[in-house]
Amino acid sequence: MTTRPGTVFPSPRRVFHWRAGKQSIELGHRTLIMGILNCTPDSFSDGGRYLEPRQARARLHEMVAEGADLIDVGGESTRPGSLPVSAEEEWRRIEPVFAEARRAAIEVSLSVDTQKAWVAERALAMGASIVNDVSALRNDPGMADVVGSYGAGVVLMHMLGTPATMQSDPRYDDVVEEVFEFLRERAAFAVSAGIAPEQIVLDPGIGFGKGLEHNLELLRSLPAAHVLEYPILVGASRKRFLGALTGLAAPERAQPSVAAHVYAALAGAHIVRVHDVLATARAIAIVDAISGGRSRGESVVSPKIREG
Ligand code: HH2
Repeated sequence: MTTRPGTVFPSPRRVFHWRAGKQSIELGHRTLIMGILNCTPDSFSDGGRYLEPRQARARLHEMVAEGADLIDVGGESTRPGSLPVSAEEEWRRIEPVFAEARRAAIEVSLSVDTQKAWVAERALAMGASIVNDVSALRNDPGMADVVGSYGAGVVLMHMLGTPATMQSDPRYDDVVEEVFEFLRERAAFAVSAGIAPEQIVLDPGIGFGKGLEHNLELLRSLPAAHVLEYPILVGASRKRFLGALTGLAAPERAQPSVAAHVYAALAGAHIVRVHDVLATARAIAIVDAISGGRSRGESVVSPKIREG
């Protein structure tokens, strides 16, 4: 087990103002919960549950009521071994959610989980304010322009290989140093492509080309991620390493997921990306209260930032 010099636990969080379209989202005073809405037939833990628009719309409203701060809507699974779908099919799956969010004027900020500029642009035009790109702008050369032109928030995630190949014996000399170096390089690329630093959030990509020990070491080293000087998102929800530790199947991993996200919040994560919104919101409320953060009732979104 490696403990890095300079890691402090619980770790004080730096406060950021995340620019996400016309909103400015305060990060660091309390832990933000990003609820996952997968409109796919094949996601690893909830595939098929929200493919049907009626069910997807209902889950959207349910997650708002459960306390999600952000909702991440995806139409393509990135589970190990998954195969890409066309942009048209991806958009067809998620469009009803954005339409419903607009119709109901929901308060929660929406993120689109996509690697395709065409899909991201449609979602942003329909009111999404964040692009969650697990390829960190590597998949589609048009993505940086779309994020830049909408002033959208963007999550840049580390992945070794592609979803089709990433779990076949991933290897690192030093997983933490290599993941941090990758994230530094992708953030620098984004800025060079016209995206403002205030738009960027970084994510170590738990489970994306990582074995059990890699995931544990990355989580353990989160306090050191402050050196990256960007807000940090962690997504451990129901992932395979939790199954390896508990013997539970993916849909049964709510409690192990809550534990991982509580740890991540204490270790400095600004946002946690989760399936089990209600359980996580209840647990995180206590963590934030003990560590002196704001209560979950307080808004973190300023309605509009000044244009221009
Ligand atoms: N994990 C998944 C998908 N997108 N995005 C970020 N930023 N970080 C993550 O850890 C992350 C992500 C995989 O989880 P899920 O969406 O539940 O599964 P699937 O890809 O099978 O739809």
